[in-house]
Amino acid sequence: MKFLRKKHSDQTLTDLYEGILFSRLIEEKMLILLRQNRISKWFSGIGQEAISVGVTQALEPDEYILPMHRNLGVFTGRKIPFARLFAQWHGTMMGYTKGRDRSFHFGTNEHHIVGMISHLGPQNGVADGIALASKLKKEKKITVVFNGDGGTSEGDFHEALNVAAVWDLPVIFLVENNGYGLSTPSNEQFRCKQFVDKAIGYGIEGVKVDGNNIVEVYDTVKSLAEKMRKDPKPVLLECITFRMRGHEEASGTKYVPRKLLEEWAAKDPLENYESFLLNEGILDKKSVDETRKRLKKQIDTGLEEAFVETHPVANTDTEINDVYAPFTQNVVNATTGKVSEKRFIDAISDGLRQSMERFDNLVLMGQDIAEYGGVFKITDGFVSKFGKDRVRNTPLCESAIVGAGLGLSIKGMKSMVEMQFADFVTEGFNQIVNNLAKAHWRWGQPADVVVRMPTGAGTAAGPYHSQSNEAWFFHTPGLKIVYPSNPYDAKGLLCAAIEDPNPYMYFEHKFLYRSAKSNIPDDYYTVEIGKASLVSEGNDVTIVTYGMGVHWAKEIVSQMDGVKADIIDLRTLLPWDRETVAASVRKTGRVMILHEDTLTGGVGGEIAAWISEHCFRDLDAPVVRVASLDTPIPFAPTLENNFLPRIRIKAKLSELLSF
Ligand SMILES: Cc1ncc(C[n+]2csc(CCOP(=O)(O)OP(=O)(O)O)c2C)c(N)n1
Repeated sequence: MKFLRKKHSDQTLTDLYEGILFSRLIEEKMLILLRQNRISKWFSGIGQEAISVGVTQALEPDEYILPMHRNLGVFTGRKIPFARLFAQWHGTMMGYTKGRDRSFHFGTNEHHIVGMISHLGPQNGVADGIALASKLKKEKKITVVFNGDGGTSEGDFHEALNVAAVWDLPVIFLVENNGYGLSTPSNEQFRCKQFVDKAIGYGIEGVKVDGNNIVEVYDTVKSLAEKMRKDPKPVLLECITFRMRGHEEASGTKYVPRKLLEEWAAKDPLENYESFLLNEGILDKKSVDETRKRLKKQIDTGLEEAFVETHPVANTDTEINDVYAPFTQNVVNATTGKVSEKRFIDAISDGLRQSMERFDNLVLMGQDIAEYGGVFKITDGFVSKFGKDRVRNTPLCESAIVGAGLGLSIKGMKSMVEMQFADFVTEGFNQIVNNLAKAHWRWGQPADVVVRMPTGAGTAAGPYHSQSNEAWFFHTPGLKIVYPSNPYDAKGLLCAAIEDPNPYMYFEHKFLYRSAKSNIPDDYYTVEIGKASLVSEGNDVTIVTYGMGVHWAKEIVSQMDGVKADIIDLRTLLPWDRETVAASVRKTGRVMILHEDTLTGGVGGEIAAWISEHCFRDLDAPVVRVASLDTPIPFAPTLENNFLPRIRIKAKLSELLSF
């Protein structure tokens, strides 16, 4: 291994040495603690340390790094106190996740590090968002995101590289190519000879380095970063290296040929670098011993401090309160009294436009939303008013874009991500339920993202342009869900969702876009989150519903002579308004829950269970549910009509009333 000294000062070279040595000494200590059963798991990066350490020292301290589970050197390089780092691995309060997430799964804005979620690939989209924010703020900063060679097989890797290429984002997509993904060798993982070849396909620069040579890593990243700060563009950086231990300690290395291990042992990044420094006279035996002693002492002191703490005492209130970022809504009322007739779709557009005026840190992202104005024309004219930086056409890649939304939040920005149809959210599902929803609870990072979901059937659009999928998200702690049924709420709830720093799923029914219209305020205003509205009053029965259900309920009740119903429009599904529902049940004693989504596992199941548990004594009849058939949504109008609940409401209501 050849180290090129170039013009580096002794200080730079010894800083790199201390960085890699510290990382190795911690690794060795962890292996001992693991054998002593004093820690539960360890993902070793022995053999790969030059990359983490070299990269971290090459960057400015406030440039974000998104490391993987093997990149200890990033964390130590950013001077995270060792006691806190160990407390994090140990699951105690001094760590970064209050004992809620393990190992390197945490972020810290103080140190400009965003740790991974276990799914590996999603990191890349988040890196795009951070880089986008830096670029929009003209900070001239770059972002580095780590990948293992195995992780590059995930769609997230592809999506994020493509977005960064199209948007000219200053991101180094770093691949630690160590020849194996867990136990799977490269030839069973991908066919390319080298990752730099993939860069050609994305139209970006690809650079390959010896990842075991810390000076080469450092020099390469430093010069790439200098160039990218001036001329923002992504780079794919392949670092050839080897993992000397198993994926994690329990998995071992039996699958690795001995000869290969021996070859790579000879290329050890620490030993080779140390020899170079000794030969150059930059270090001598005495200084090496002293440095080792000093760093070991630092580790021992940190451990002593960290081991004093035991696992947190569980407090249910704290656990629940931390799911959402603290936010108290101040409902904004319209002041001028001016109103105009607006269709549902215009109300959404109005709310979005006024939110863009109110929050200059709000960015809109979605397919065809810029000059084209979106497939439903909600953002028509936005580009000329707000510019292409803030109204962004995206490539066809929901996952990277939702991830980018989290990245923008990390940099203090807000975003709205438009799904072209709610059905396509499946492509961004992981980012929503595992990244946006959990970020605050895991490490205190709000995900200030609103995902707009053009939803619902009634337009004969078939199984992939008509689904109701709110129940998928209803089950996910950390998300909030709103679902307006009229133009007034559509605007007010959208504005409220954008104000709140928590992640929102905003469902907008396509059938209502042009069929529902009313006079609504011209001013900016918000609607209270978590508050249902009683759209009609009656003593006979309570109908709990939302979206299209509100319209169906009104229509059917009006056709039933003498029937007077409380029709409750939930408006917010998460959190839903239990008080309004309970008050109505006390009055009527009979409840129907109506939704367009399919029956089994739908939102209605949860509401029915809650009413049975909490309002049992007020009920005169079993709680009934009316919903769509438990089938996919058919295309032909006759079949779709049969699928939807509307045709079954009257009979079910009569049954309930005569129970
Ligand atoms: C989406 C997903 N699938 C599977 C896993 C389980 N898993 C964890 S690490 C890993 C291999 C990763 O390989 P690579 O990215 O090459 O990292 P290396 O093991 O080489 O450090 C697998 C399959 C996971 N974490 N996430």
